[in-house]
Amino acid sequence: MRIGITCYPTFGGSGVVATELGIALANRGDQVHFISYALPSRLNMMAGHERIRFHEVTVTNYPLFDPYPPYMLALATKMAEVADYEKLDILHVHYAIPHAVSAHIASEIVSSRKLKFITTLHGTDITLVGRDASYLPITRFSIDVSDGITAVSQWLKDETITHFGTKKNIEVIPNFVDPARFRRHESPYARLLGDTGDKLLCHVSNFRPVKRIMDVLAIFQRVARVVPSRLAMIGDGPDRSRAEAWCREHGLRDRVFFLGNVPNLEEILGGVNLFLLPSEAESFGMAALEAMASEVPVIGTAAGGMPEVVIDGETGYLLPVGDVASMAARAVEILSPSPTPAWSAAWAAPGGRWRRRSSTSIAWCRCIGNATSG
Ligand code: GMT
Repeated sequence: MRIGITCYPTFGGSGVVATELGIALANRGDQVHFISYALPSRLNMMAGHERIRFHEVTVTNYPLFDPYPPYMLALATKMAEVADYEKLDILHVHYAIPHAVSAHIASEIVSSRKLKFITTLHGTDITLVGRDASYLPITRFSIDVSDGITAVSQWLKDETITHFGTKKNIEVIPNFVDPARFRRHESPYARLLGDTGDKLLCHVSNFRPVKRIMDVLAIFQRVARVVPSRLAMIGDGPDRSRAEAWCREHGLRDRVFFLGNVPNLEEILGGVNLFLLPSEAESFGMAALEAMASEVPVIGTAAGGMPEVVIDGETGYLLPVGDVASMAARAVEILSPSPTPAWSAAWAAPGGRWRRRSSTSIAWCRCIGNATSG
């Protein structure tokens, strides 16, 4: 098949999943065309694949467009153009706004045949942005006009039905990671961040309020009092400055490393000892899945879709949002030289349960096939 994929090219989970899916589809023999304003962060064209192409969307400048250049329209135009000359069978857009609306317009432009499109809902397009009164009607519209809708967790599907009242069939297809890429290994990079004896904790996100990165620091502060440890803070975003200032004020500058965005995340993740994701709510928690694939236990929250990803008591622990004391206690338990029997049992099955959840892209291939033929 010939598939057009649109996503945000930044470091967020939706772009990561879209990229991994494109690579998996190309590996099975499909022609994949990424259409976005920049090369997706995880797509390395140099390590390229002969069946993957990238098409950049450029928004032509015009004084009247200031200060709001119409990206959505430029994207729709590029989608229609690529669909025509590459004879695309289908478009697959990740994140509803504005990608699904652009895909709808593109399918109207390509009038010679029916160009179908699938929309994958990732989370904040439904729980934050889409629910905002100024975007709700167009988000509902974009769901209703899609030829196929998928959600990354059952929780997100339920949220979508509750808040948008849509009658569309929403298929739940959990995210996946490439298990050849995310795996346990001796990471020389991880060693750079601390003494060999130190435990290395890690958090990865876009540092937005929903991620509660001040909780990450509060947990680490408690852990570091008991266990010699360091913390790698990976990513960037609005709460970073506040978090860095807090570390300076609390004497944690030489224990907490703010690394910014890291494209080759697997190189460090495979060598860390514990992953912290104390979010307000994740529709899924892609970074937690990447950690688990790397056999790293996760401390997260019993909120949103995270319980569908992290198995409480087995691949980590899920605790109430904001309960940093309990999260720290569980972290110390996991990192201690003699963990509790329950934890050791889970730990003793290397690879097994941890990696099963990182699963596969097969469900996707079926979904795209169904939408094309349906
Ligand atoms: O975490 C974010 O805010 C970024 C956002 C995105 O669009 O990349 O992440 C969402 O999609 C990811 C991939 O499906 C999920 O793993 C994240 O849980 C979800 N974020 C939220 O629900 C807050």
